[in-house]
Order: sequence, then C-alpha cells, then structure tokens
Amino acid sequence: MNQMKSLSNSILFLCIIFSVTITAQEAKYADLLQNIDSREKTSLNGKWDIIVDPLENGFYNHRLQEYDKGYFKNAKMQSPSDLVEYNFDTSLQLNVPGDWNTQMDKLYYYEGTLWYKKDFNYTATSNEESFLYFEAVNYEAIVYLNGEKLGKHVGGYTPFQFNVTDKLVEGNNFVVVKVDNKRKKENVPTVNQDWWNYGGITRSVHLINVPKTHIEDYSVQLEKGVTNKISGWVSVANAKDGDAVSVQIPELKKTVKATVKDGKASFVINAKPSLWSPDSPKLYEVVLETTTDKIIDQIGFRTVTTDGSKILINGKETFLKGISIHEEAAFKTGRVVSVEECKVLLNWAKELGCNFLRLAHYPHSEAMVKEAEKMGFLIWSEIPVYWTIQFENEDTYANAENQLTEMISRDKNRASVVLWSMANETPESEPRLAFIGNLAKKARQLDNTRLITAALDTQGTSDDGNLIEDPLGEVVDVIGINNYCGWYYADVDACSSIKWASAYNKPMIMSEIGGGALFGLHGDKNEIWTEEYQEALFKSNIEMMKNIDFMAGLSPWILMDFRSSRRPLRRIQDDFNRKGLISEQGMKKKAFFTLQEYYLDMDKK
Ligand code: GCB
Repeated sequence: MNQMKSLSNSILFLCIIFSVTITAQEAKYADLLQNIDSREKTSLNGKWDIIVDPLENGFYNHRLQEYDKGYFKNAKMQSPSDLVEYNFDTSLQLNVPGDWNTQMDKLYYYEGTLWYKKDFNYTATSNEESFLYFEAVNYEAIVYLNGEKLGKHVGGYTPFQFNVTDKLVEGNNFVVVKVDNKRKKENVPTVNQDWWNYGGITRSVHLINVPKTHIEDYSVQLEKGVTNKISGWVSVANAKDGDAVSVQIPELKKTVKATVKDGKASFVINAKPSLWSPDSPKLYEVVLETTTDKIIDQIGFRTVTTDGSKILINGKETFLKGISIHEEAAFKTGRVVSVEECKVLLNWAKELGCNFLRLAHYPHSEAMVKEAEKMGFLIWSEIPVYWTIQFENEDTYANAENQLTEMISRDKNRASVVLWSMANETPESEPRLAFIGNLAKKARQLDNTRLITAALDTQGTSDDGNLIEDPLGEVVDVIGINNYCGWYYADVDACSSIKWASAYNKPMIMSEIGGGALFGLHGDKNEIWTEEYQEALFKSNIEMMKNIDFMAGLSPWILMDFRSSRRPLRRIQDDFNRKGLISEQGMKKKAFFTLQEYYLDMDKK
C-alpha cells in the first residue's frame, strides 16, 4: 500500500515537474505569415516528380547513416542524385496538392518515404523577402532548396514555412521534399487511428514574396467578453521601434495608428460592429498597413462564453446543431484539395440544418475554415491527440503543443472558430491529465477568447445511467462526450431511456453518436448495416439526448463515409467507416433525414 502511495506520489511529482517546465515557456505563436490569401504568391501546385523510396536509400547510406544533405550533396546538380538509381527526370509524377494513396494504385496502402521534386523560375526583386510555404504535408517533411537542406517539419495538418530569401537563385530553382508518413508510437496521432493515413503534400505549396519590412502576423478580435472594443496587435518583421502601423475598418469608419515596439504594434479600436453569428455571418474588411506593406482580411466579431451548462454566442444561448466532418472529398475519396470540394461537404451540412461543425480529428485546411465561416458555421477545431498517444513522452508533448500552436496561429482571426479541442477519447491517467492540462494552459495563453474542449469517452455509471466524471472535465470549458449507444454498447431500443448526469456544471456537447449503414442496404431495423438500423439508432439517441438538460449541442459521427484501414469488412465496409449519413458517392441515407428533422424542429421552437 505504502509502495503504491510512493509510486503515485512520484508520478505526481513528475507531472508537476513536467508541468512547470512547460508553463515556464512564453506563449509564442508559430512563425507563419498570416492570411496568405492576401499575399502575392507563385503557386508551386501541379505535377511534381516523385520517387518512391521505402528503404530510404536516398537519405541513408548502406550503414544507415544520414547523408549530410539527404542525397543532394551538390547544390548545382539539376538531377540531384549521386545514386544512379535515383533520377527525377525519368520518374513518375503526382499532383500537388493531393494524397499519394488515391493517385496511384500501388500507393494505396503505402506508408513510408516518397521524394517530391518541383522546378520553378524566380526573378529577384530588390528589398523583398521570399518564403516557401507549405499548407500541410503528412507527416514528416524534410525540405531542400537547390540541394540545400532548409529544415524539417513534423505534423500532418498544419502549415509551415521557410525564409528562402538568400537561397533562391535567378532563373531555375528546384525544391525537393522527403515526405514520410510512417506511423510511429511517439507521434501525434500515434500508430492507431480510425482514418486513412493519407501521405503526401496534401495541401498547396506557395512561394510568397513580401516586402523586406512586412506584416508577419496579427490578431484582430473583440476583447474577451465585450462587444464594443476590438483589440489586437500587428507584428512587423524587420521593423524599427517607432515604425507606424495603421489598422482600418472602412465600413465602421475607423482607423487607428499604432507604433512598433520590439517588432509589434498593439492597438484598441472602440467600435460597435454588427456581430458575426450563424444567422448573420457578417465579415468586415480590415486593412492593415505599414509604410511598406498592406494586407487585407475579412474578419468577423463575436463573443463566445458559457453560463453554467449553456453556450452563449454574443450573449445569447445557442444550441450547437452540428455534425462531425473528416476532410475527405466526396465522390472521388482522398483528401480534399479545392474550395469546391470543401463546399460540397459544407452545403450538405447546411442542408442538414447545422449551425455547427466538428472538424475532426485534426486541423482542416484554411480554405475549409474560411468557407465555413462565410456560411455561418460555428467551428470546433482539434489536434490529433487521439486515443493512446504517449502521454509520458516529452517529445510527444512538444509535437502536440507545436501542432496546437500552429493551428491557433493560423486561425486566431476566424470568428467561426469557437472551440479549440485538445484531445479525442484519451484513456484516463495522471500523465494524460497533466499532458492535456498543459495543452489547455498553452491554448489559453495563446488565445483567451475561445473555449477549450476535449472529446471524452470515459463515463462512469450511476444508478440512473451514465455519469460524466472524468477529471479532465475540470480542465475544459466545454465537455465533449463520444457515446455509441446502440452500436458499441446497449441495444438500440434501450438508448432512449438512458439517463445522464454530470459532476460538472459545464456545457456538454455530444461530440459523437452513430452507427454504420451501407447506403442502399435495406432490411429490418434490428439488422445491423442497414439504413433502417442506423435510422432507428439515431431516433433512440435523439430521444436520449432530449432528456439531457446540460447538453449544449451535438456533432454526430459523421457527415460522410470515410476511408479507414480499421474497416476491412468485405462488401459492407470495403475500407470505409460506414457511420456516414451520406455515402462517399453522395447518397443520403435515411438517418440523414432523421437528424435533419430533429434540427428543423428545433428551429421551429
Ligand atoms: C470514435 C472516434 C472516431 C471513430 C469512431 C468510430 O469514438 O473518435 O475517430 O471513427 O469512434 O467509428 O468508431
């Protein structure tokens, strides 16, 4: 017993040390140009030459030692290999952006290293800086420019950039990326995940030119809890103290001047903007200007707060009628690569009657977030701290925190985003509590205006039914609960009478409910995989949820069937998780209409 106690004390001690080291760091945003849509840029999208390299012989020699610069030792070489086996000029090609799995049959299951190469032209302009910007590469990217290693990025769903001003040459340049999507235990996510591990340069790549003294990043949002004060900051690279910055919101007839100190200019605008809301997703043109640079953004202003178990948007209780979405394209499957593909999913969510989206299980593209914002969706955005990642590993923590920082850095000006989610269905333990607690602290340091959540799957039972008592409930502002009544536990019919209680006086979002159905498979409502079974499951879960008075919203699992290698069942799943309300070919199942009716009825009340 004493031994147990001393063991748990030392675990606690380790957690405290771990937590102290992390909180001691200053909240720093990621080095990312903000709002690249408003920048002059050259697209590096299109066909890239590729070499599949499962043994990574382009990276390691036969003693498994890393070559200094990958295998591109000579910066002048156009065909950059010393190895006779590697020649991009005669290689195959893949589209960027795009996953490799759905572009070439033999890469369907591939997990490993693949080399990408692209040539491009560059003409130097004086007094400019250039950045090579990747919107996302899954999972690990090592980037070379003209044979020189620029650096490495880890994490498959967030952007990263390199300042390449001194590395570009006049005329032809070439960029090479070693992309590796091998799953590793220490990664975030870890080796086990219920979605396809799509590899590749999955989102767009740009060469972005900016003036030498340029606006790097900014935050323009309502101050926490008020609707009449917009405050923020603009960080200006290569600026001197005293340099002027102006922030204008023409429609509000507001202009404020601020001056740079230590690279940053802070400002406050007293104004009463029309507030962004799902019913009226108003965006204002905001113009940020220095003597050398100008950037325009479309920004919405709203507040999000809680009151006991309610979520308030602009002070008004708002029930989150949502749906979960994976960023997978309809009709063709594979990763979403265009605004049009985002819109297909978003329009279905609108048709369903949603005002809320859970963008699962990783940060979706900036295009998805911006389009959703224009359509008035409230957004839950999350990082892939999923299931059993290594909560005691400091490198794993650093990786998760970096993905969180990149997500918040990119989307901090989006009014649509109201919830930052730290994790999904993580098993209870002290190290997990410390890990996610630290992520939450970090998120609040970076952004004190939004709510923190996590999807939990652990519930206790009370005499009455399910009890929410996971200690992580203490850490978050809003509790997410994934609950598969009628699928992973209990009979469908039993769900409607299950009661819920919570140890916390906080809003709860039912972040997942659902069950699988193959579109077009009909039968008795007790027969799994039929549309009728899924319909009955939704009906009884809706009855159950109607009785949960502390529920502030829901995001059933999931809008559309999505690929998952956990789902091999032949003729039913065929590598798809079939819990979609719509098939991957765009066919609506019966349960789509059940949920739609529930949402439409709510609007009538
Ligand atoms: C979950 C996970 C989600 C899975 C889903 C399922 O709880 O959060 O990633 O896809 O269940 O279908 O089992």
